[in-house]
Amino acid sequence: MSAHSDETVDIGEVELLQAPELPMTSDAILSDLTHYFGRMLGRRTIRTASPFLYQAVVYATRDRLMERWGKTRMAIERDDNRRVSYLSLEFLMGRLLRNALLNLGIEKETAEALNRIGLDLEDVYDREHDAGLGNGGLGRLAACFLDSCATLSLPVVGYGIRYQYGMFRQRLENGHQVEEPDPWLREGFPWEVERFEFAQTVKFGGRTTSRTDSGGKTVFEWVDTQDVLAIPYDIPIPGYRNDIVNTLRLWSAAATDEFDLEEFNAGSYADAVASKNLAENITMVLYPNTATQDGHELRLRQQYFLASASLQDSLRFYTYHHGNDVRKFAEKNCLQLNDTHPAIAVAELMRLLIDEFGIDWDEAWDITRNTMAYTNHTLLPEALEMWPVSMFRRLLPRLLDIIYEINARFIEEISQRWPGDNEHIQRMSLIQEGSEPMIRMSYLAIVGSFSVNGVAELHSRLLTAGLFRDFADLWPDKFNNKTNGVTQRRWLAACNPQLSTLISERIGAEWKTELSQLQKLGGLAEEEEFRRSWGDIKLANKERLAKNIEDKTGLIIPTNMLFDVQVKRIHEYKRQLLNVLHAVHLYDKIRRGDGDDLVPRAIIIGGKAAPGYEMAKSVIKCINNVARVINSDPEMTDRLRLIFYPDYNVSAMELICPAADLSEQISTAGKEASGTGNMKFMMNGALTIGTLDGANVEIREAVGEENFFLFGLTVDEIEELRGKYDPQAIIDADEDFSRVIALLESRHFNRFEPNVLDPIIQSIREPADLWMTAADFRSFVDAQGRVDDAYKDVEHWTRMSILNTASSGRFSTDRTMRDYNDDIWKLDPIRLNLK
Ligand code: 26V
Repeated sequence: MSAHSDETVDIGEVELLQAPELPMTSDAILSDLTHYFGRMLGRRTIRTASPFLYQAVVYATRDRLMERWGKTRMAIERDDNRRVSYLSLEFLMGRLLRNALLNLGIEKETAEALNRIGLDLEDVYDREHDAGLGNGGLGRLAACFLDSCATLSLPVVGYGIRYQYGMFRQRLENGHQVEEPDPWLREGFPWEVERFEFAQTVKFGGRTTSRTDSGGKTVFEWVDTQDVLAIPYDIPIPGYRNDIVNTLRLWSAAATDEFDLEEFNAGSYADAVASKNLAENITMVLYPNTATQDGHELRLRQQYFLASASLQDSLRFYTYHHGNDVRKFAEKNCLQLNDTHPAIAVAELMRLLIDEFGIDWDEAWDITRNTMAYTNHTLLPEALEMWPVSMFRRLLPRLLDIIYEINARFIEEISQRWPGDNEHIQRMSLIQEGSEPMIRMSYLAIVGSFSVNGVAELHSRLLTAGLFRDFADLWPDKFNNKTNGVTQRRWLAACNPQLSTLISERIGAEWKTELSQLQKLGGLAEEEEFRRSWGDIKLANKERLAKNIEDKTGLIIPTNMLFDVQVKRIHEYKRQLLNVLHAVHLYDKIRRGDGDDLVPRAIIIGGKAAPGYEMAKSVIKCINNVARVINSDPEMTDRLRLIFYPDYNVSAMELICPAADLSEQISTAGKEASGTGNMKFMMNGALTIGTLDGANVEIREAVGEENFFLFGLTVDEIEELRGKYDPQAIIDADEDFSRVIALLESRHFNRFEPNVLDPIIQSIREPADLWMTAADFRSFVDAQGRVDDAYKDVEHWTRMSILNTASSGRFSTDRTMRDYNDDIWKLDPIRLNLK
């Protein structure tokens, strides 16, 4: 055999990683990171600020993950574990280094290694760019799920998209939001491993043909397609000190070689390049969520690209072990759909089973329905996804055929249940008729899944009573609740190290994997000494945040102020406006000399508005204008601050939530599906002021009503009021409210910018205001008064703060993932070592 032969020699399986595990000592870490810095990255002098040092530290860490990653994969294959594919268009991972070191248990050793060469691990952490591949709660939830699944040893793979540009960065110009691209991959992303050997081909366009095969069966073919390559990039997801490393697999689009060649041969170089761009555009940028679903074709391409590549990958994995008989696929696989975004997977699995594996419709449908599970994340009807049939026909003709067939058979089922009831059929059809017929993606997800869940008790109840009522009547057993959570490893242990240490000193460290242990803090709330330590740590965290805010905005916030925080996407239903109205009310009260009883407050608001969501952008402008007036009034200096925190993201929250005294969860009742920021604040000892909405209901139940500031109309009261709502009458009847509106109208906050606040003022006055901001003004202001009273009694406040942390045990994603696994997934944990 010549040395240049392409033939490979069968040498049997060679285990390349036979070496003993890498030592976890500071010596070994130091030697590895200097190796990477000098020999791999080719740098000589180390400066803390260098991105290369950060990269070298990641490589040293990744080596230690890599061997565990391989062993996890081998154990799953050996035991032929049933596995879950978590399909999500968003994974809002944030930074990975601190979390990886914490979970591996080598944070101390790594810090020591760096110390020895005069460097600080904290500075290295700061060099990492956030992986901002998500909009907000839904994407961050997916990231917390991955951490908990790895910690619980559950074989769950995250499938998502490797966007070249993540969530846009927010800059402020004269109080207006300006969006900038987020080139987060620019300096490299050292965590990922490209796995081109697992690339998949995804088809678009073309047309379908059918023919009868030799056995008389009709066979469908999808031909003349434009194919795009899906290249997977794997990111390791370490469990907490259990040697498990799971996988987040992100797909990147690339042009196929044939695609290029065809055009090139046809003589058009420019067209070839244009086609290549079209293919690669698919994974270029994350879509920001707008108020209403907008239906861009590229977004549908993204959804299908993710669904198809991930399903083909799961089938590849299955057939590798089980051969081409895929009839037992559902026994070994479950696909959890994160909202309707990947719902096209229902039709795509049908297509693959029928067209590629030759399975009959009925059997394919059984497999599909036993594989898919769907999670809904919104109650806003205007956010429910629909795609024009015409777009489907052009882009995914074979999938449209399949959706029509699913619908025809489904309508048959409805007709049997409700004979002759055309209204039911129209209401429940997967196709919404009209001049532009639309496909209702949530209905496709419900019909094609064996489980449909909401994300908080109230939300799940409202789904089955409202949006999905007909489906719940038809299949009551399909519907269930899975209350959200957050991972305490990131949202307490990593982001609040001092509090974490204090807690572990007193109740042990078991809470890091069993959050219900925090209950034990309840008793300590009565200890004066413990309360003092608790308060000192909150103060230190407030100082850290104040410094960060001063660096970013130049504003100085006295840390004796109550830190009153609302950070989340800017949306009308979340009612940042109500918060601003309260700020204006306090400002007005102080100016009138009626503010002596008020507790000094820093109101901190942060969040991004979708670029196309004008009203949300006006809210940002409004906050900033009011802030400028308040913050430049010397009378306010020690009494009131209003801060708009720029470019809010995951890393910002890690600084913010440990420093908050008060958590604002003030959505219009019935509109916030769950909320997860509320849980992060609670875990870090903030008290909540909130409506009876989403998970607030469960938070209040857990901590007790005496430790929660409740206000506002209930869901039923909101619905009852619709049609009769008269905001002007409410304003007129309330002196404080009238003064606030008068001040806004006097252009006090927009002296040289006539009309910029008009849409805001108008929305408050609008009888058709869906969010009924005015309806809750009085009750909100009164509740804030109770907050002030409580805050004045430091001992009492600290007791309540401790009780909030102590009662947050239910809101760990460890609990959420156990619930998913017990009721939906039914996975056996990965066993690394056979006993
Ligand atoms: C919608 C769209 C539509 C257009 C393109 C991009 C895009 C991206 C995301 C969305 C869905 C928004 C739904 C959502 O984020 N729901 C949130 O889910 C959280 C986790 O369950 C929950 O805590 C929040 O209450 C809920 O608003």
